[in-house]
Amino acid sequence: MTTQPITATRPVSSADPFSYDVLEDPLPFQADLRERGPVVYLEKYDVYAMGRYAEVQAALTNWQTFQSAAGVGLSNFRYEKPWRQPSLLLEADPPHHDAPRAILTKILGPREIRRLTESWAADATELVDTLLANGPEFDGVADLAAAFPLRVFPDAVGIPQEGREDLLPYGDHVFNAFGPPNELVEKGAQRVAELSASIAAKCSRNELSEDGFGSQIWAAADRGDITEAQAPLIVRSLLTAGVDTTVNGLAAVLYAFATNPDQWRRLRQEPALARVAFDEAVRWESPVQTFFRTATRDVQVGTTLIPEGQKILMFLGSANRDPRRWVNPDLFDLNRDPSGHVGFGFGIHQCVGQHIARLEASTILNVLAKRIRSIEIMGPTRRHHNNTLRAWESLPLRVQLA
Ligand code: EJD
Repeated sequence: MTTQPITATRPVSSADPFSYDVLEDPLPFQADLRERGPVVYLEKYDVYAMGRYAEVQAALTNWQTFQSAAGVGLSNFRYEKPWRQPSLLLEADPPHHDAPRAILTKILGPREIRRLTESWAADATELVDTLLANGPEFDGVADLAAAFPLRVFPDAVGIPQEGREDLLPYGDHVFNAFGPPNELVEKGAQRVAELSASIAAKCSRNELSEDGFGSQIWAAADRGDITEAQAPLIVRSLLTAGVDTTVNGLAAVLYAFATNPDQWRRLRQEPALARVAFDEAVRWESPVQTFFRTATRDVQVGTTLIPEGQKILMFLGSANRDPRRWVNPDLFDLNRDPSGHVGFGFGIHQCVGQHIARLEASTILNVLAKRIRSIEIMGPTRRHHNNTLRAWESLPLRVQLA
């Protein structure tokens, strides 16, 4: 008896998910990826890619087979990122992952959400009122989607004012660097030493305010839950993962409403939908499009045998638009139940800050829903290209006050 050469039926693609065209509009690439099969070999990078919901969700749940500890970027960060020690959360698996994860789960949990709710609502009101006092036209990215997280999140972590302008460019480079060493990474490399030094400096105990997330991480070191060497790296995780992601999550929901006016009317009738709206926008846009896992053993997916050590691209954005899982996946629809989307990941690494992100979003949406009758796009929108993020550079908006 002979065995079939498994690669004979292996779906292959020569496309580049990190090319200019795909970053500008990833949807055609994603549809093609899903059609080719449950897992597709990407020739250009010698990696596998999953674009269907079922396989992405299953792989994210199976950290034993699809590990994070070898890095969640295309290349092995241990050799290629001298400017960034591996994250204790993102680039770790059990057992090492567990103590840092438990600490952040606690710090970013319900108690802090309650503590921040009122003061963030006041901040959102002031920001929106000041903005609208300037007239009905503004940039949804700079003036709102970036302005609000940059106003509330660094304070919540407890970092000083100085150098906050480094947060977005640092995150932008980290998220680019999960992808291949293309032009985006080359451009970012010019400032990476300066930016990582700036971010690292904000993570030490004496730089952090008394009551923020940062000093609570240090308190965990005092209790012995983590070591003193681990504390600054966990603060760094907040500063890396908590800014660009929420900025683009808010930009996504603003764009979704500006292009779906009936859904805006719906939200205004029923403001309690703000949370669903944000999750639906995260599903629809998937601000975090992709990251990688590494096979810990030979593993068969569909007809393809993925060899041990291979990188596998998890296409969150594609899974979130898979018609096998979602009815009319391309519609932004507040009547749908978006739960189960993989925009925050899935499994043990699922976004630990998602409650904070939802609080930021629902806080700003609640204020906007009160003040604004309609939102429209008033000029050319511009994408911001990033190897991992689906991001906006500019959303020129015009609103009508309520
Ligand atoms: C991330 C895809 C860190 C870190 C954690 C999570 C991310 C980035 C960095 C958010 C990845 O621990 O430094 S979405």
